[in-house]
Amino acid sequence: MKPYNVVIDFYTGDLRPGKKILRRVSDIKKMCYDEKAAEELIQNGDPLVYEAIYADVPEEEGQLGHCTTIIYPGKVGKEYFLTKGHYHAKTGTAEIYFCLCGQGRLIMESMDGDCEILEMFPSSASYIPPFWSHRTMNTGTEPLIFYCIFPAEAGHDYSTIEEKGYPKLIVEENGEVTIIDNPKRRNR
Ligand code: M6P
Ligand code: ZN
Repeated sequence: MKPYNVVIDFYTGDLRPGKKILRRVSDIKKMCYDEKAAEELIQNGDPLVYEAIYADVPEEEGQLGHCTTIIYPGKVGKEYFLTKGHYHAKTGTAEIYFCLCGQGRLIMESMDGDCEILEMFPSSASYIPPFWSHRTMNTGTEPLIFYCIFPAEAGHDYSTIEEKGYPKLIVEENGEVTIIDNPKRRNR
């Protein structure tokens, strides 16, 4: 392949040329703390939660994958709109999230069960080390837009997070971003 540019719009997250995937509430229902609230939203039009737009890069060792993600503002019950969350299928691979717009949180968990939460804000560059799962939430009122770079062969393992969830939830309580224990957390 030859070197090439993509063009990223910092204010909309559009990346061109790119391949877009859309995730609605129905796609994240299983990850939501309040599945009943999720079901109600699905019945009422199944709103768009986030989009990711991937640059076309071969998924092979030595290459760097990159994409933008746009998480819309919203909540399922009191839990902020979130991504599915994943480990990398090739677990020893890191990732960087560079925030362009909006406000959010990045929750990560190591394979030993350490949990860390970082704030995402314009110009924050969050480093996700190898072997840490990651999920993002939009805690603001504008779209949360960030640019991601990762080894192209990393892949996604969604099943662990789908089954276990994270130790903590990021919710709105009394109008404030609040971190609470996840009562549905499962230890495998
Ligand atoms: C970031 C990257 C992507 C990921 C996307 C959505 O852009 O980590 O690899 O696909 O977020 O997250 P998820 O795949 O967990 O839904
Ligand atoms: Zn990742």
